Amino acid sequence: MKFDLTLYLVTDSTYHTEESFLWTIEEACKGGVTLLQIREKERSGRDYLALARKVKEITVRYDIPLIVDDRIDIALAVDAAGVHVGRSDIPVCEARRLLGSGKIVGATAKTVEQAKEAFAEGADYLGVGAIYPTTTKVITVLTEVSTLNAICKAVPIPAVAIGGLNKENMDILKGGCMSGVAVVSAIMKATEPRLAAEELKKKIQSLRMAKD
Ligand code: TZP
Ligand code: MG
Repeated sequence: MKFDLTLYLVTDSTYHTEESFLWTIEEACKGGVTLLQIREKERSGRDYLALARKVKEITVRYDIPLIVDDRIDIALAVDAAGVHVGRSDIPVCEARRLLGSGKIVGATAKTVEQAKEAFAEGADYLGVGAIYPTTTKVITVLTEVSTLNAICKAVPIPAVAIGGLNKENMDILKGGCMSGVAVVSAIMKATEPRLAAEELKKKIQSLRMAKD
């Protein structure tokens, strides 16, 4: 399945009502998000599924592929475009086996070794970070931009930078070979998420990322 990592929105509903959460997502879609991941850590399967259905309804309208964090069952239930698995989630090869070749499997990689392993197991793209400290609830360590660039060169699949990134601080990625930037707070906490997405996208494009 084709996908574009330029501006990858990873959602977080924890500081939103459902109404403001869905509104934020729709505004971000209008603003040019190219790929969207629903990421819910605290919900029951039933609640996660109900929310994922509503998110899918929005992403379909804007023709943006929906990725589900961790949960292959939810991804299958809503016929999402794919899943993203972290280092402590189900292994990439199992996700691939369960989802088949027609779906997107994204994986987290913090080292060149992990990137090679994820690629060998069938990952379609890599999420690399955290580039900066993040306020989003996640267990992660910082990843150097030099590691990100080494990862891009070591594997033939695209990589997206994540972690604390916003339009003011992403110059650090300039000239790098990642295919895009993933954000949570820079859009989910924005008062004008559409404008935030537009500005982020412009900024990312200006970094002239070479590798697609
Ligand atoms: N993985 C590494 S950092 C991160 C994830 C899910 C969170 C990024 O969130 P923010 O708000 O863009 O820093
Ligand atoms: Mg995970």
